[in-house]
Amino acid sequence: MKVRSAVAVDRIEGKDKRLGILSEAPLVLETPHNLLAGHAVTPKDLLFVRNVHHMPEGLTLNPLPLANWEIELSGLIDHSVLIGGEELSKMEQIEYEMVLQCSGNGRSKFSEAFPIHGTPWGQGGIGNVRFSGVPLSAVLRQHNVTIDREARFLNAQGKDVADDQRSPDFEHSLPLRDVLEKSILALKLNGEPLPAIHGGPVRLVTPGFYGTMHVKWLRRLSFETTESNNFYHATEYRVPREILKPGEQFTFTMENSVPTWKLRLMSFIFNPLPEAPLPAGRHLFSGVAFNDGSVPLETLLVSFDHGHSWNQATLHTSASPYAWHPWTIHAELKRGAYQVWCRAVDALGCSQPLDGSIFWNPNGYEWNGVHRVNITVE
Ligand SMILES: Nc1nc2c(c(=O)[nH]1)N[C@H]1C(S)=C(S)[C@@H](COP(=O)(O)O)O[C@H]1N2
Ligand SMILES: [Mo]
Repeated sequence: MKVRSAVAVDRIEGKDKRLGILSEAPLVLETPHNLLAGHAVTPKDLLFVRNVHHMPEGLTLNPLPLANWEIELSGLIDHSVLIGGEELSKMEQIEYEMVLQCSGNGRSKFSEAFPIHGTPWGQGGIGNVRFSGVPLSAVLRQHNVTIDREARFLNAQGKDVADDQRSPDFEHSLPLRDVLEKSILALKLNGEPLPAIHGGPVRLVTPGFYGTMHVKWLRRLSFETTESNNFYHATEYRVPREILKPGEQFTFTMENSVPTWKLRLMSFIFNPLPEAPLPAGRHLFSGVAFNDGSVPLETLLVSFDHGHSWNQATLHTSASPYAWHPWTIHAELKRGAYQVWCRAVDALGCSQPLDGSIFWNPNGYEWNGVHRVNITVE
């Protein structure tokens, strides 16, 4: 195996030095919850980073130039098209406020049930950001592209190539229906040109989907009848259709598993965090809740007694169905040690499992167990 020199992460100018370093090459940075708390929209210096390949020219918060950036449209369409970056910047832009979360976020929680290899994410592979860009459907209209009726998926490929030249390029398939409804070719993050480290100059973004599906450094889009057999789509980033026992062997096929597409219902406690003991009395607890945006969130419940009783928090409105929704609750606490739990419920009555390891899967994706924080009241 080729040994790579580590990137000096400290030199990634503009990223907060308090982010956790899970890997240097490829770069993986995680955001501690105390840094996420207090920001409705996660600033770029605090946003987590997940690269699967070492991508030296992408290790900066500066944008890459839009000029000369081309995206090829091919596959089951009546004529192939080259879209230029500058052309996109001149078209009408739309914006989504939305959760960006790695499908591996929370993996180490699964490992408590049975150890999982792979990046040992805590629960900080998440942020809430504003992406803006041009709807892909508008680009297709602009170029008079007709999609074959047989097409079911859009395969999106990034520019990044493994530096051992053997690992495959990064590619994912998305359901065409969602793509035509929601996907944008994103040029901006939080109102500024998309930083290279977050996939600039052009990234495919589909709100409601897991982070991995938002392909950075977008180079090629191909309309297909079947899902890509690319390693990152056909082998990685999938969950079994069936419930497994922690540690159970499973051989992935396209049929017995599904891609980590749509975000599972989830909520987090951001405040207070376990760091310091609280004085006895009335305290404000707060956090966020979100889902894939397909169904409204209805309730956020908080328990201070291991789920014996639940208190209804105030669930605040958010900028879009794909954004995280802040929640708050006041509680009067006497001296003692508490484990605070929070649990979101959507309008269909779907909720998060009390024990998230019920969805244990060999690669540790899509953890959405009830979030628990230990606090001490003195
Ligand atoms: N081209 C490309 N796109 C990519 C990746 C990558 O390595 N290459 N990583 C994916 C994964 S697994 C995640 S979680 C998100 C992370 O986005 P961020 O680095 O902007 O936070 O990008 C996704 N898009
Ligand atoms: Mo990810």
